[in-house]
Amino acid sequence: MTLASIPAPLELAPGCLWWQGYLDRPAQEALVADIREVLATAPLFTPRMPRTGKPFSVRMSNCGPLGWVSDESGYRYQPRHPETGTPWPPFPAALRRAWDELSDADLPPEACLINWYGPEARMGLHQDRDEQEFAAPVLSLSLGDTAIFRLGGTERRGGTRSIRLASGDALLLSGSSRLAFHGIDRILAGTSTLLSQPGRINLTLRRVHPAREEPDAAL
Ligand code: MD6
Ligand code: FE
Repeated sequence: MTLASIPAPLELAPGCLWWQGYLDRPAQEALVADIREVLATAPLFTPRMPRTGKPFSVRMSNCGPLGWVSDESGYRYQPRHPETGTPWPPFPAALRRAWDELSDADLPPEACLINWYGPEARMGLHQDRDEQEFAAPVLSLSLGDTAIFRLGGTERRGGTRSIRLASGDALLLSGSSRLAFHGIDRILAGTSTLLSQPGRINLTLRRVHPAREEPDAAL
C-alpha cells in the first residue's frame, strides 16, 4: 500500500489548522456513502435550543460511542439517539483515519456530530465546550456546498475573519484555538456537485472524556 502524503495545512491562528482538499473526490464520495448508511440507522433530528426550545436551522445526527444532542434540558453527550433510543452507529473507518492522520490527540475520538445544512441553514458563533477534555482537539470535515466559516478568538467580543470551507476540507481546532469562537454565516448553494441536493454536511470528531473509563477490576 502506498501512503498518499498529506499536504501541509494553513495555520489560521495558533492551533487552528486548515487542510484544503484533504479528501479527494473519490474519498468524498465514499464518505458520503458511509454517512448515508449511518443516517439510515440514526436519522437526522432537529435539535432545539436549551430553555427556549427554538429549533436549530441545521439538522443533526451522530456516530461513535457518544453523540451531541441539544433540547430544552441543555446541551449534552449521550450514548443513544434522542428520538429512536438506539445506540449511535460506529465510526466509519475513514473518520478514524482522518483523526489519526490530522489530530495530535493521544486518545481516540468518542463522538462525531453530523450536521446537515440546507441552503438556508446557518450556525451562530459558538465555542465547542461541552467536552470534559479540552487538551484534545476537535476535527471537522466538510462535504458538499461551500460554507462561509467565521473564526474568532477565545473572547466572544474579539475580531473575526471568515474563510470558505469547501468540500473535502479539514479544519482542526487545537491548542490555543481549541476554544475559539466559530460559526457558519451561510452556505453557497450550488457550489458543489457532490451531493444529490443543494446543501452541506459537516462532520466534527470529538474526544469527550480525558481517558476511557475502564471497567473496575473484579475484586
Ligand atoms: C461547520 N463547524 O463547519 C461548523 N466546531 O458546519 C464547527 O462548529 C466546528 O468546524 C469545532 C471544530 C471545527 C468546526
Ligand atoms: Fe463547533
